[in-house]
Amino acid sequence: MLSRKILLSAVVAAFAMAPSIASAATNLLANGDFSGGFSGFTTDYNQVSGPDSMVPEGNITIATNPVDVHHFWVDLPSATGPMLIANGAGNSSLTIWQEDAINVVSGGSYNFSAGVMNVCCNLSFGGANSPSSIIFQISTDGSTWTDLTSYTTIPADAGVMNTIGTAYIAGATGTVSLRAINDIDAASGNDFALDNLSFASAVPEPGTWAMLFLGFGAIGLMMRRRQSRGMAVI
Ligand SMILES: [Ca+2]
Ligand SMILES: [Ca+2]
Repeated sequence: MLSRKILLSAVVAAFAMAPSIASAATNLLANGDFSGGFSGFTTDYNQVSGPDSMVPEGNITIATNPVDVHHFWVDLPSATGPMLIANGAGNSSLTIWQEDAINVVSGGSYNFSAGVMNVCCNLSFGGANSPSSIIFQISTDGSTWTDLTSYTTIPADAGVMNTIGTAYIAGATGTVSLRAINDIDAASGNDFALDNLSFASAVPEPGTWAMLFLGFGAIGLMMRRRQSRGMAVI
């Protein structure tokens, strides 16, 4: 029957859409793309701004093009938005970025993802170029931290944003903290940017499911109307 085929097609289409709906889930981080400047997170680094502001090690800024804040760093003229950019600190225990009070529910599945870029250096730099080892961690109590995912930058890959990610299942309802640290304390090189940090539910939110079921309801109503008009082809 054609009407059943239509319904089946609608169901298949709806479930095919589900992954894209899930990936569009709301980012639970307040300022993961850094469009809000120095807001929504804390840092142990020194917050600075302006041309050549990134010396010494341990300075951090929010800028769109790395060369604008350090003359040796990569020039990305087509970069489109602000990133968190840092000169890796000499003390690797310092937190680069941290956000607290992120609400999770027991058993909930979440996806974490982040972009990490080596920003050292442009061709005018002739010094040693250490990579950075960026580790993202999660904590349920703010004192004990568990590694989520990590990335060691590649000096030859300067200027390329690498996206890393992992899944997380919450053990209990409450809040978690996320942070990034750098396991390398070298001074020369060891310069990096973070952007597009995201921590989001891996399943569609209740509102999304409601929209989906409203859609099914509308399809059902259309079919009933067609049948009542004798238009259904059986
Ligand atoms: Ca950004
Ligand atoms: Ca450095």
